[in-house]
Amino acid sequence: MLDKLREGLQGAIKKILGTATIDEEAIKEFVKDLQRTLLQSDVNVKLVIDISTRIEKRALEENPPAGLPRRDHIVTILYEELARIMGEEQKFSIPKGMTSVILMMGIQGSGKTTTVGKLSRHLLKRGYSVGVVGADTFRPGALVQLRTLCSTSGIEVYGDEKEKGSISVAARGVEYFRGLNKDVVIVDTAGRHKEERSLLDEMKTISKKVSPAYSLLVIDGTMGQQSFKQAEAFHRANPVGGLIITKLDGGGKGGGALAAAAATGASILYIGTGERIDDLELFSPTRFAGRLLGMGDLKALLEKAKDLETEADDEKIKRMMSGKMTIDDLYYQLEQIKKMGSIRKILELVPGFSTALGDKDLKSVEEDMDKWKFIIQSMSKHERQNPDVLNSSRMRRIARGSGRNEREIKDLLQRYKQAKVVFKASRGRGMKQFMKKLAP
Ligand SMILES: Nc1nc2c(ncn2[C@@H]2O[C@H](COP(=O)(O)OP(=O)(O)OP(=O)(O)O)[C@@H](O)[C@H]2O)c(=O)[nH]1
Ligand SMILES: [Mg+2]
Repeated sequence: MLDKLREGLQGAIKKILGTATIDEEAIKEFVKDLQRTLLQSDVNVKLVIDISTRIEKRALEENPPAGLPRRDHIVTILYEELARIMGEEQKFSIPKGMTSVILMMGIQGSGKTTTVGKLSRHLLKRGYSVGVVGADTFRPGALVQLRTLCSTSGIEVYGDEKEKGSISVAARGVEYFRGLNKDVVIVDTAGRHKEERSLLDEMKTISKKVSPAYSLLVIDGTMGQQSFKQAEAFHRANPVGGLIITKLDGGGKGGGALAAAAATGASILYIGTGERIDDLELFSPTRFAGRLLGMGDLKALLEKAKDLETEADDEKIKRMMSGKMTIDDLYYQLEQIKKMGSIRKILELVPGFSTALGDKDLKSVEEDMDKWKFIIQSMSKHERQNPDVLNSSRMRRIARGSGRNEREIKDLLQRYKQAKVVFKASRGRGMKQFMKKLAP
């Protein structure tokens, strides 16, 4: 997905991570690399200037939190700014028990009808009762296509082959499903029209008629610069409440579509990743930015961590954030990482690691973790709570007990101290930062 953009961004990151001194010159070069990549991916020029100016300013002016290398901090800035242009974390929530109308808009071939099929099924699976209205009276065959798509999920489609007035079909269809107390009614509309103006007018009128809770704009992800203008035009005719970007499975550049979010100020809610009915993914800007940057799927990691439902988590986190992390807490973190599955997978999920580690032997990382565990297990409870008491005679004893040498124990204590500083510094910066520092 968006291979070009991803390669370019990751190349720029690799370069800055490998730069010896991060000075003004290095930052400027990094920003130039970014600009080149974004422009090549069809991102709107104004947007490229906007994002690169912000990144440069922040990279030059901000001080990284204690313990975080400047180069890592710059990557974090890039990540945040990329996520920012893709809009807010989505707020797409539909209540049950009352009828909410979703109006689909988009130019011809953008993927509206396919997306109606996907979205209705997606919502049905989440326990909503769903009705679909076929208000594309312009294109012959539109209704048949819609019925075919929805029949696989057993979703009822309201349509009228003989009716030529899209507004009237839309209104009657919505009324019909209101009568059936559906939670959601999705209205598919035409994309093909005599001219753009009449299409936009039609959207405006249908919208007035059916009062949608959401007017969603469907954008073809393989389209370039036009997406920005298109999104603006639709947004003026009928304010866009959310975006769905389709065809992100192809090798398309995608940058234009991402810019549509900036043009409307609306969030991307879903992305289409294939022609099949289940090829619809919930979109999260932070997760997507993470993917683009090769930072892996942060959100997935966080969700996984949450799923583990470990005891007294809050207490531990509070302690770590206040700089009072004990070695017991560190041990607990190591255990959590282990529990979450294969280290390789986890490392891919942790920002910084997927690129910073490169090809480093992951097996040796795993061995390191075991080693640390043995050392910690050989400490007394008092020592784990108060590591400052660890003088050289205590370390010798621990070395004997764990079968490791003193240098390794010192090394672990050093890492522990670093982690402690970083955890403290990250206080209030949210889980994203927290997870970043979790990596030893
Ligand atoms: N690869 C891929 N193809 C898609 C995706 N979404 C839609 N398509 C394809 O794009 C083409 C157009 O899709 P439609 O859903 O008919 O588009 P539309 O916006 O309803 O088009 P009109 O009704 O003519 O305005 C179809 O061949 C779909 O299979 C996607 O996410 N990935
Ligand atoms: Mg259609």
